Amino acid sequence: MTSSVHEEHEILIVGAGFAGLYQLHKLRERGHDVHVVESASGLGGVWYWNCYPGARVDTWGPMYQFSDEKLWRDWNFSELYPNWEEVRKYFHHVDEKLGLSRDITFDTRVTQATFDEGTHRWNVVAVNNTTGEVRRITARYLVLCTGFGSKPYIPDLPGLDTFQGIKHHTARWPQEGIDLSGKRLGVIGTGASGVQVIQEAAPVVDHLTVFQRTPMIALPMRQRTISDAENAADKQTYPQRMARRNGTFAGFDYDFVQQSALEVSDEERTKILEELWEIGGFVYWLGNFSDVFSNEESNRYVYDFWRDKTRMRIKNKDLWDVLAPTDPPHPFGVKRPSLEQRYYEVFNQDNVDIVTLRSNPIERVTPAGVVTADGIEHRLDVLVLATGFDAVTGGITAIDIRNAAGESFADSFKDGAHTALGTATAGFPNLLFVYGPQSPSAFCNGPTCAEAQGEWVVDFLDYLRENRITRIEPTREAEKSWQNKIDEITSSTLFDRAESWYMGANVPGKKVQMLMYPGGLPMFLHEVNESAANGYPEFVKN
Ligand code: NA7
Repeated sequence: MTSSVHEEHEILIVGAGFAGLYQLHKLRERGHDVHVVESASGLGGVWYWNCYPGARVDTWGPMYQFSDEKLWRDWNFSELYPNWEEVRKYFHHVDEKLGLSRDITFDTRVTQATFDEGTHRWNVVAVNNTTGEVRRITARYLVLCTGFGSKPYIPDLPGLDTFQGIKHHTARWPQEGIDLSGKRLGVIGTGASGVQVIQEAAPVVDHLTVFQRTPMIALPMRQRTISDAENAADKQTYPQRMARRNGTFAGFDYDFVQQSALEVSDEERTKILEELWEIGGFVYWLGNFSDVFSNEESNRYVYDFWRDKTRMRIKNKDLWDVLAPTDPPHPFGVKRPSLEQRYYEVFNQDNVDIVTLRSNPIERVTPAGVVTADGIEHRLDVLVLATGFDAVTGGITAIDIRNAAGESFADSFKDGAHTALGTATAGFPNLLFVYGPQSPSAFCNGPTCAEAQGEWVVDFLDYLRENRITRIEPTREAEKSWQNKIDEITSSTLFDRAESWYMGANVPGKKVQMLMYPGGLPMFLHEVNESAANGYPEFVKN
């Protein structure tokens, strides 16, 4: 029989990534009784789980950090875009500075939470992954910091379980790693994770088969190492660049060009695109013309420039339409681009094949490999499922959350996520999210959103304590108003023109809806700060 532990806290946080750690640190500083439960064995959230070959951050390191000077002053990333191992080391550094781990229960998954209307508290069940030990925790507030990529999505491919080789989803890669050298590797999926595995594995494997459904619009990363001297000099710019993050659409230290792509001459447009291209990274995406996500013609200019640059790197012209099609598979940037270092050159290698699944779908997986509709069996030693996540909502709905009437949170999200201010859901009192549905989340640099939305949540929890409020619940009207705002902004964009995880469209049966707040971080902060200034009118308080 497994043992059972009982604990009581004022605030229970689920998840020890950027969002959860910021909550823990700030709430503790302000004297709250707070604890974190994390299913991984270490800190970092996605940076614990995503340890597949090539996993690295698509945001430049200086801005992929907490803004607190005591944390960045003596921390150096050795590459402009750090790999997962270095990001993990960063989290250890943060832990050493702030002593966070002492208030975190690792290796433990929150499986259930039930609200008690008598006490205005959550009764939470958390289970140790290896020992099965059950922790029963009561907490006034439950703050879910489960991120947007904590529940892997694995497609229902016939025969998948029969595969006799090594098979892993990218986000469940074995911590000890896998030696891919000399192996016949198959990768299903060409999203951010697929691109990273493919370019990392191609030089070492015996043979690589890439199973591509939609071509990725991958942008040059322009990776480089950074010396300690360069880091030291660069730090002079950190305070001003960190301060800028909350004022930009996506929480970076740069923003869109404040012009339409149509307002400038052809020469000027090409010159600007060339400059953005040379800087590299997401600048070509989130630093592009201001109407790139709203005007089809502008968007097409940006796509065509990308296509022509990319084709120059692919020797086999038969692959041009496969990897960088003449017409865009969807508007540029409304599905998340990936950063790449040598992705397109991979397809110049003799030992690499690409299978285009739209014309030649996977029929089944066999013990020896993958059979496509053309009858070919692609024989494999290792099969990588780079197939993404039940993004944004999956980490939350995976927990059996119930209100006092026994209603399930997952059921309440069946017809779509609904929140007030991207922070809480009607029917589920004392439950808050950071970096969750209908907040800037995946449209924003992670550390920036964790701090910006996180600070608002911390202030809210302070306010509730000061005012001796023990129960809060957002109103349905506030949810409707938030939904209307999201719908209005989305309808002026091209985001609904792609079957992306931003729209919940990557998981069969999931409601198709904009899962993020699409107005940009400054507009989001304006909304939530106005609510705070007015005493949080979106919530009923008892
Ligand atoms: P993504 O971006 O959701 O990519 C998943 C990939 O898997 C994508 O290319 C999908 O094709 C493909 N996919 C999904 N289901 C299938 C099936 N059934 N058959 C074939 N191919 C399939 O996940 P990532 O892990 O790469 O990235 C997620 C985020 O994590 C990323 O944006 C970063 O923020 C970090 P599709 O494009 O849907 O046709």
